[in-house]
Amino acid sequence: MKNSEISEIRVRKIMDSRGGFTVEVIVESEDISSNAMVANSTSTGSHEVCAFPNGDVDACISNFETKKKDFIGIDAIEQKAVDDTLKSVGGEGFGFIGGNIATGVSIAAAKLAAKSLGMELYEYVHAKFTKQYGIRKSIPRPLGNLIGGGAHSNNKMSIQEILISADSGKFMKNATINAQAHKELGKRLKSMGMSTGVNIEGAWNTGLGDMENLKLAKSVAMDVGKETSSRIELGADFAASEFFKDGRYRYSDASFDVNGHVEFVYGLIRDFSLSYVEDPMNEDDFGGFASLLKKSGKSCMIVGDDLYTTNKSRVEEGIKKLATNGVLIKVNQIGTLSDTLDVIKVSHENGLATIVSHRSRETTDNFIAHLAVAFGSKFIKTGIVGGERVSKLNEVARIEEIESLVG
Ligand code: 2PG
Ligand code: MG
Repeated sequence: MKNSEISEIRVRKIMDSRGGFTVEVIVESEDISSNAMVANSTSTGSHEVCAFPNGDVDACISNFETKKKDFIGIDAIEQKAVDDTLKSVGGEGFGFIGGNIATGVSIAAAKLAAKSLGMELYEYVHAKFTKQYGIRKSIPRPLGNLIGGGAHSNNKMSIQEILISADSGKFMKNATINAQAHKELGKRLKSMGMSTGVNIEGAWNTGLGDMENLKLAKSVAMDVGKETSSRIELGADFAASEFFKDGRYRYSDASFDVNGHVEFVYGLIRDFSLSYVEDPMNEDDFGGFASLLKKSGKSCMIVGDDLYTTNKSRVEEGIKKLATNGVLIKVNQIGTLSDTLDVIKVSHENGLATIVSHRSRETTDNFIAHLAVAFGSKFIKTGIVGGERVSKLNEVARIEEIESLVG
């Protein structure tokens, strides 16, 4: 066993996958060191902690420097002590050091602890935290972004993401079937004389509207599913807060009031056999989510992202109001691993599925692969192509190999 007492923390400014700035945090003990790189977002929920207040990465790094000494001497195995210190020095909502530095310190500390024990991060997080909640490690299914719209793209599709997930039983096979569908759609767009540009997550930026894109995705999913003898499920992240203005959901060619939008989304679930729907309603409309869930029943996973922002009290409100049957998990929406674990616990206790997710402006860090396994998550939502997305897919595949050897 190696020493896991924190002797130094360094924060470096690095680039995200869109050329913006974010941070890498390096945590050291006398014997070992670990690092964590933290992603940025584009369609940010109003209830998230702020990644970098005023967008000022340098100010957050200097502010953290003034508080660094408070962490020296803490044993990284004491995750709660690390995270409580982050909260006490970080300012209200991490307004002083920024949510991304908090997340980086929290995750790098967990990585240091795992390394000191000679464990993989997923094994450590499971053994130390989630096993006691009755959660079993599991290999998630890859959920990937096929066609992009909304705030992630510059086109007339209002839905932010049309998602696919192959269901063949093996992780790498699923990831490669998703990639095959992505490629097939590219070929079709080319033969239709359409744009073959991609958006910030590598999803196709087709120039078509919401309905045409859904039809195209359905046809590709059916055809590639047949070719590969596997089922490819369809989903959508509406990120609906982005196009909810003055009480109406405003698409490029239609607009709906709240009840009308519940009916519209329900119609899409039925017509396109959507098995996954994320943020179909505005981020504060627990009632709208609940109406949709009541209608769709078990046929579809209704998931809160901006609705919950990985915040335990918001998830508890969702549970009380029967708003969703799934919770999206992004550590940097809340800033610490401990607070994320509280969300995992309450979700699991109440039978809500969890989905560990990337952000739109990623890094090559693969810690979400480990968290998805340790949290027993049904899906890992991390795109289909692009190095920063594939780094997570390859890591889940590696974990799957280790786990099959373990038996
Ligand atoms: C989302 C994410 C990832 P962002 O809305 O689910 O796709 O996007 O990081 O921009 O919030
Ligand atoms: Mg989302």
